[in-house]
Amino acid sequence: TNERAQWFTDSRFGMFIHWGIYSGAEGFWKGEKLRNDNDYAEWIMYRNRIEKEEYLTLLDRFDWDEIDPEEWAILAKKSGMKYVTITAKHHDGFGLWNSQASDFDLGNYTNRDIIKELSEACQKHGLKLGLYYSHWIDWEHEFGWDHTKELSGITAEDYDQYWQEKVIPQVRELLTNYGEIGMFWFDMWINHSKTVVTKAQLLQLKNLIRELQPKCIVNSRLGLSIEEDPDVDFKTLGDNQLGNKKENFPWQSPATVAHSWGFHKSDTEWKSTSTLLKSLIGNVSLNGNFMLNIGPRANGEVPYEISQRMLEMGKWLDVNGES
Ligand code: FUL
Repeated sequence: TNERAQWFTDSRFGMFIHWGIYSGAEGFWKGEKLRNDNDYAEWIMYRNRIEKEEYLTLLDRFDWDEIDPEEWAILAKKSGMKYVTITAKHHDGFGLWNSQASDFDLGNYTNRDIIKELSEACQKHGLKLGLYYSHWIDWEHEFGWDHTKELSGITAEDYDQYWQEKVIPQVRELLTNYGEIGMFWFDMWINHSKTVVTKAQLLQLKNLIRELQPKCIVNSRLGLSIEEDPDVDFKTLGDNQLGNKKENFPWQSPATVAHSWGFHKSDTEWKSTSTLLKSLIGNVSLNGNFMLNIGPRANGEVPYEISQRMLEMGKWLDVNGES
């Protein structure tokens, strides 16, 4: 058994939060909705090839007086969730805190630090804080990776520049300035050997976390195979990887209430509360964890269709769950 991950296995249910500049676009760019490989709202910068300066204008749509991360924490608590994982930096490369390692962050455009606010709210409400950090993909940095680079190529040297001047210092900041971080949730779903990302870089990142916060757990989407890193804390399994037998390692599947992770105006095929409960129960019966996503709007509001279902799940857990 992995002692580091015991709290996580016991937690069963957590909240995922996808929120960033893309939340202001709501899935549309200049009134148009482009369809191709995916329709995730948080992929709009890439899908529509939006330039950095233009992308930043979406910040004008944010209503800072309304935005209060504590409301997300309270919703998690009332829904019976034990931890909250927020997109500190998604693929667009924009940090939700005040980073010294990049200008492409909230601290540079506002006086807010969402990671700080959420970490305080989590402490206040007895929730663990997890951070999603897109290490591999970064559409903002000149040498960050995006899918076109599979074709055009990027030199190992250039990529390492991105890694050493953005990824490493940012992860260091996140582990230094915000108290206890319960988990780091990385996001790489193809084998690193097929890309420019190296085993050495991924191990550097993992070791940094172990050094700064030895209790922090790290998911398998860091991108190393089990042979390369036997010390993996928990596995992230997609819907198509869910089996039907009990696993003897800690695992989790993330899910949305509709389809997109970031708020998307026309994404309205909501799963029912009983469907979501069945996913939770299914995972828990196989010793897993379920992390259900909210995509708040640019004013911080959680869509009613999501909050209502989560609260119903919380009521069910009050009656039928163990605490
Ligand atoms: C994927 C990402 O590409 C999506 O945007 C989302 O964050 C999901 C949880 O993971 O790999």
